[in-house]
Amino acid sequence: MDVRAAVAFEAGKPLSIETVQLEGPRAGEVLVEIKATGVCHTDAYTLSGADSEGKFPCILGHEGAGIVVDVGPGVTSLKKGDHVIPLYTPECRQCEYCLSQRTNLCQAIRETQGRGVMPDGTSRFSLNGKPIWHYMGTSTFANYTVAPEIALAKIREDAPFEKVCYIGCGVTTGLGAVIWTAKVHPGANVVVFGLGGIGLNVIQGARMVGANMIIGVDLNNGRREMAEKFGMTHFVNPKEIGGDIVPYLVELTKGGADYTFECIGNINTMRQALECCHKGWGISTIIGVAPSGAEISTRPFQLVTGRVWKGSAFGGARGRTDVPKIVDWYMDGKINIDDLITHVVPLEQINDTFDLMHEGKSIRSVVTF
Ligand code: NAD
Ligand code: AHE
Ligand code: ZN
Repeated sequence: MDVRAAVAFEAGKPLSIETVQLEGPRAGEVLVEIKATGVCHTDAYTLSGADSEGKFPCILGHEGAGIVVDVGPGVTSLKKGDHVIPLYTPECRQCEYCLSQRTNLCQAIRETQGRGVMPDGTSRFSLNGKPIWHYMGTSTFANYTVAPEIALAKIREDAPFEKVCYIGCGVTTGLGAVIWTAKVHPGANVVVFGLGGIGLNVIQGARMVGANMIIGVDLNNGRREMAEKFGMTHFVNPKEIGGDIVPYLVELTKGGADYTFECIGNINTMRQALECCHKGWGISTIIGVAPSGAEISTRPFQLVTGRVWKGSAFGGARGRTDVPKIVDWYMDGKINIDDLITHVVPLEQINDTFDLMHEGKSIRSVVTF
């Protein structure tokens, strides 16, 4: 079938709106009509060429929501008409990782996903007879996509696509890192580095679990108002404190933070986030994605003296199990998504959303089809 998609032909170039061909779903796969998709910094990261798994030409996008249009042979958990959120972290419930109950990193299809193909090793998208590669198993910058059954969370039908698409990445990543990865406790002091689409959801999660101080760090003073609305108690702009931010934050928290979160993707702020943790017990969680080849460093003494460095992918959420619950939280008014979606545009304007992100003018942009 013909599909309208924003194609990334080359790293560092704007996306191009094209009519491409999409094959129907094969065994274990599902055809989804994408109704809305958010634009995450990770899409910009891969488009920039810094992603070692970036493969061009491809159809980016991993924060979508839509409706099942057709199912391939053997699909049992979904049917035509179901509302779904595609999952870049699938949940097969059968692999060693899923069965361990110690991680959300299902590995059932990770290898083919990283190569931009479906689990059978081929792409469903093509243009003029040449393959266009999938991205993160989701490729939501298209009005139709094909995804494996295990990479789709079935959600309630009264949830608005243009809002809950954000649960496909940013909302779940931020809330989940607080709840499932770091397990922030009530009364804790928390520092969040980077107050964008992810960091503001970390702030929202920290408030939900009853954190005490919620300190936001960002170079953009324009983030302050929104972060305060979501629960930030103190704002720090590193450019305005006239010195090293680590001792500043240790002093502010009277000994160091119980939990910190890096939501930027910068190896210097990753180090700062670890080192401003409390001696003996502070836990720093890396969420930001740093460029291929980048390495983090600190004095091992920081770890010897009890600080813990962790990482979180998709907030530690098990997508098919947890995403429908987060949709319920939104529908029940327990979490705020609406205020974070600052821009809604048609597919033709998708390149503007990358400009808005780089200029620090948007929190989340959503493309509707
Ligand atoms: P964003 O662009 O919306 O937000 C980034 C924020 O960081 C901005 O507010 C910016 O002003 C701030 N910032 C940039 N450099 C800074 C610095 N040196 N000091 C302080 N603040 C600085 O991005 P996002 O969509 O929120 O994504 C954030 C990061 O998280 C990206 O690296 C993205 O790839 C990653 N990410 C990871 C996961 C995961 O599962 N681990 C999921 C989603 C996104
Ligand atoms: N291909 C990248 C990996 C980037 C990365 O770490 N991705 C996160 C999700 S970011 C969503 O916005 C993730 O889920 N990681 C776990 C995994 O298995 O990829 C690179 O740098 O190579
Ligand atoms: Zn993302």
